[in-house]
Amino acid sequence: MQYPFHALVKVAGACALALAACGAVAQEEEKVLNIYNWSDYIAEDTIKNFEKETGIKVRYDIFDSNEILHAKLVAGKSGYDIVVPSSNWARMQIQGDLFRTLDKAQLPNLKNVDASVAAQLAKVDPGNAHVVNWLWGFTTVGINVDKVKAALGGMPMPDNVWDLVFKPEYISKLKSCGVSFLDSSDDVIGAALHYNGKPRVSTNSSDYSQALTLLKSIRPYVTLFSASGYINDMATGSICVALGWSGDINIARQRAIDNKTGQNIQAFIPKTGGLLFFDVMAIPKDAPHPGNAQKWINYILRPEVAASLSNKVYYANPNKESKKFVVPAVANNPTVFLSPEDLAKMVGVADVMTNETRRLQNRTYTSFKTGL
Ligand code: N2P
Repeated sequence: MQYPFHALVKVAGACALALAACGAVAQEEEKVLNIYNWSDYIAEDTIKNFEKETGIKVRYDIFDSNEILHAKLVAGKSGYDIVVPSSNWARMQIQGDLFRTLDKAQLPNLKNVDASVAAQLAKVDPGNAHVVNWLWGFTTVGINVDKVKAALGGMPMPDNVWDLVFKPEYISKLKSCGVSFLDSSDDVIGAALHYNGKPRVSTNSSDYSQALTLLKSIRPYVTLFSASGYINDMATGSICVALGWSGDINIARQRAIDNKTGQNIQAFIPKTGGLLFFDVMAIPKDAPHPGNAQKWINYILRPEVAASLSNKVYYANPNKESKKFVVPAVANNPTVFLSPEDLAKMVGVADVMTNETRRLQNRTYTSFKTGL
């Protein structure tokens, strides 16, 4: 059928007015997607199934701290189409205009996102315009049950598990079996501030001096700084306590079981709470393949895909339709999907992170780590 002449003129006219938009529609995106995500944070078949279904080739790089990702984003031209910062960092990045606005018409699976997670993220991303939760968890303490018991001698476990890493009387005994702290300033400084009864991201510089005093008192007993390798060190028994991330500690637990290393690893929910985090997918402003990035986000939001992430890495996903696909060992692990009581204990995400608080964190952390 022939289009009436006036209709063709209209279309041509619209394109002449908005040449760029028409070009973008007409020109198909190269079938490539560059992803930058945390280490140990994806299932074996997540990428494979996406590639098979879409014909898009995924290049997947990993990092293990927000600091590293942030530096890349600020420098620009990272080449990445999808990045996964924690939400408190994403707030700064959104304000710095580093991310594209999501095209929600391309994301029908957003309907699967739990309303409470969306509401939590709306605090840092008004209208949920730029980011979608990947997985969430909390910063906490994990131990090798038998080794810690042996190292403590007759001393009973403390009522507040944060004491294990922040009280010299405990941690000095644990040095002999290996103590790892996250190589991440905002987690370690946040935990120290929280332990001192301060906000995890304080705006008061004297809180940081006080945190440093605490950290210096236990520095001689920290034997490792790690944000990824500590998983294996826990699984094999070369460290016995970690200030780490909930899912990572559970991965270590499962790895020890699978590899029959004989190590009994346990993640804790501190009675004063762990530090919650929500890691989010975002599309950098200068992403070369934003259309493919949208396809990826919508794919991850499928219930069975989200469930397979949690099944593999022991972090909660935000997908309210995914529960039936989560295996019982994960669904029933109280440190993955938190009960309402445990969730209420947690230290919420701070939405006050700024360049100034980041400088305070960095300075305090570097001074702790180097002992200077
Ligand atoms: C992945 C841990 C990511 C949690 N191993 C920290 N945001």
